[in-house]
Parts: sequence; C-alpha cells; structure tokens
Amino acid sequence: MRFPEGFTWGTATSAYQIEGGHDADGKGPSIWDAFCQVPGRVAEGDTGQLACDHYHRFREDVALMASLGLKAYRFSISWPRVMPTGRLEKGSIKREGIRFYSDLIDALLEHGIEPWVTLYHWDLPLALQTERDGWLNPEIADDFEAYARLCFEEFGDRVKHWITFNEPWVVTILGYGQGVFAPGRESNVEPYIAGHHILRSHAKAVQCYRSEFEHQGGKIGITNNCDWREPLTDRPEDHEAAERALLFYLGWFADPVFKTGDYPEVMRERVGDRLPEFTDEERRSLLGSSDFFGLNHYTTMFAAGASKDGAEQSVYGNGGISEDQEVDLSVDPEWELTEFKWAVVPWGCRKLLKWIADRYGSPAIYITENGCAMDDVVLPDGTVDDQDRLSFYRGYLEACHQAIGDGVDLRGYFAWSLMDNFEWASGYKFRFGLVHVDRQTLKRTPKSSALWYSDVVRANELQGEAPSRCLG
Ligand code: GBH
Repeated sequence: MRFPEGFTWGTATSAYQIEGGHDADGKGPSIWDAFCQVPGRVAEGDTGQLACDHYHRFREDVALMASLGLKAYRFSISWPRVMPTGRLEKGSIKREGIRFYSDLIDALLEHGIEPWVTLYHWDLPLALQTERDGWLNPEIADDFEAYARLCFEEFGDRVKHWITFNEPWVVTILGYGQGVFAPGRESNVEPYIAGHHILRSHAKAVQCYRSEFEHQGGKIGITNNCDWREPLTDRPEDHEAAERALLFYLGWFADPVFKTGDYPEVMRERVGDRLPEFTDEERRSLLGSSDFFGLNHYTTMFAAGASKDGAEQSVYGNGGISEDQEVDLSVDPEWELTEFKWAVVPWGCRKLLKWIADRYGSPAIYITENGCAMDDVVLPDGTVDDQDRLSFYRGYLEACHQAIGDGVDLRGYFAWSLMDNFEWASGYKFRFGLVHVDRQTLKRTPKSSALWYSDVVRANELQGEAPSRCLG
C-alpha cells in the first residue's frame, strides 16, 4: 500500500482522555470533570482525574511516538487549563497551562513530529456551562474566539495545523439530544441551537486566524464525524433514506462550511423553526472557512425509510434525532463487530470518502480519527497481540488506498488512538489504543498493531529510497 508522497501519518488523542492533572497548576474544572461526578453517568464511576497522567509523562509519550517513527500527532488543548473560567477577564490566563502545551509542542518538534492541534474536544470550562448555558448561548462565539486567539498567539509560531472543533455532531446529539455525554441534556431543540453556535464560533475563530495570524502560514479547519449509510435495498425510498441520513449527520455541519453557507434543504424542511437561521454575514463567513476536510470515521449502517412506528419508538436514534430524519438503521448480522459493537466495514469508508469528494468538490481530506475498541488480552509478559485491531487497520487503510485510486484527495490518516485512554461515558473498559496502558502502573507497551502501523509509516516515508518495499 504505497500512499502518495507527503501523506500525513499520525495518531490522535484528546486532552481529557489522556492528561489527568485535572486540577494541577490552577486548571479550572470542565463539564467532563463535573459530569464524571454525577453518579451513574460514567461506567464504573471512572473519571479522567488521572487518565494516562500524560500531563506529567508527556516526554515519555513523545519519545514513544518517535520510537514508532510517527510523523504527526493530533492532540487537543484543554480550554480550562489555559483559561480556567473560559472567559478573558482579569487574571484569567494560566501561564502554567500554557507552558505545558508549549513544552509538549517543543518536544514533538525536537523529535520531528508535527503537532496538529484541536481547540475543542468536548471539555468546556465548567463556568461557561453553569453561568452562561454553554453552547446554547450565542455569546459563546466571542469567548471561543478569545480562547482561540490566545492559542494562536502562544503556539502559532510552531503549530501549523489547527482544528477548531472535534465532532460537533457528538457534542450536540450526545451532549444536548440524548444526554449521554456532558452536559447531559435531553432535548430535540437544543442540539440544533448548540450546533448553530458551534458553527458560528468556528467561523469566528477562522476569521480571527486568517485576519490576524496569516503571517504564521498555517492551515485551519474543522473535523466532523460521519459513519457511512448504505441503502438497505434498491428501493428508491431506501436510497433517499441513506442520503437523508448522511445529510442529517454530516451535511448539517459540512454544507455550511464547504457547500452553501447554510444547512441542507432537507433539514430546513423537516426541522422547521427548531433549526436556527444564519445572517447573510454569517453565511459568508462560514462558506470556505476550512482549509481541509477533517473526517472521523468509525463504522457503517444500513439505512431504510422509516416505518412510522420505528420513528416513534426511538426518538433519539443513533444517527441523530430520528423523528426528524425518519431513517431506520440496522447492521448486517454477518458483519464483524468491535468491542463497542460498531461494525467493521472497510468498504463503507471508501464509499464515504467518495461521497464527500462528490458532494463537496474534492476537498483535501484528512482522516483525523479511525480505529476500534477490541477485546485485548494482556499476555503474562505484559504485551498485547491484538491481531483483530491490526486487521481492522489493514482493512481501513486498504479502503483509503482504494479511495485515493478513485480520485479522492485524501492527504492524511490519524489512528485513534495513540494509547488506551478514558473512553468518555464508557470509562476505561474499552480500549482504542495502539499502545497498551496498564491501569495500575500506567506503564506503556506498544501492541502488535502499533508495531505494524509503525512499519507501514516507515516504509511509506522511505518510499523514495526503497521503492520496492511492499506493504499491507
Ligand atoms: C470519537 O467519536 C471521539 O472523537 C473520541 O474522543 C472517542 O474516543 C472515539 O470516538 C471512540 O469512541 O453505535 O453503531 O451507531 C466517535 C463518534 C459517533 C462514532 C457514533 C460511532 C455510532 C456508531 N462516533 N457512531 S453506532
């Protein structure tokens, strides 16, 4: 599997999932610190208080990445670590928090690893939630802009790839629709409001970057998540259902940025006045506000036109708000499932990449997350021979390779995740890491999949010198 020269190979993590140090050096609490304290919200009462203690062990982690030959690393900045109240006010900037990220970035660059920085991977400063209603408040766009500006000022001399938001769909549907993620709200109105202000905040941060930090010469974009939706049958209503499901999933956040400056028409029709309106100026600032198309992709489901009963049974289905989309989702019982019960369907990845290229005019796409939770067995010597994860990666990388052959402009791939970490509401039981982290000792050990991935990356990096090397 020879990938184009210059292809970006990396792994990804997020702050709350690995850092720990939840109150170290003056860090403020986030909505995830609070959510974890609510009994029953996170499996086994797990929290991210310690996580992988990356806050104290980052040098070891960077050295590990370097030893695996990794060339890029996507991580997120914890907003309340650098701005404990979330707002720019007197004394509200924490130099210690800034120093942590600055040291991390320097360590990466010393090892020839390119930092890709996400500004928001779900850990909103708690005060913005309790005092100001979080993403429901239109004014949050100003707070996000101020926070983004601080990051550009402090790190932009060294960081050349920025991602404003990780997965608005998860923030809105799981956080404000189903209530299974922080802040734990359940509604069929709030997801659309929160999504609206996330998009406005994204546009403001990008405008700030492009107007004030152009001299830094970096790229900025947004990462959305989308699972593929395959029509269940050849019936036209199933084809329409699959398309509609993709528009409610990805089109919701991608059309405003990459296509029209506004939401898909089908959402307007079905969501009606629960879907907020952008001003003309907002539409203008949204359209074209991403230098690349960030995509997190994990799985595939069949879509069928919903029977009325189905829609009523499941008000907040796992594809969004199902009463609005009227799509019935299912999986093929033959498909292999990961530990998370997500189906392993590499061809869905290939089809999704093509769908994005066709709908959005062949943007430069980066897969900023792809990976799986598997039932790892730790051997007596502490190693993990995770052949099922390895074949997951082989399958999905093959699909990416084929997509490039189909003409898709795929520029990079980040495995989720560098190491086993705090898997949100599922706690530590589910492990997505290439590197095993022992929960007692926090010792890091690369799994078989990590060594394989490392080989793929190295051989691709060597392509010029050793053209005969063949992988896969
Ligand atoms: C990512 O989101 C997150 O960015 C990351 O922090 C997290 O650790 C990682 O996932 C693993 O959970 O139930 O079959 O309908 C993933 C977004 C949205 C992907 C829901 C799977 C549901 C599949 N996910 N989707 S299914």
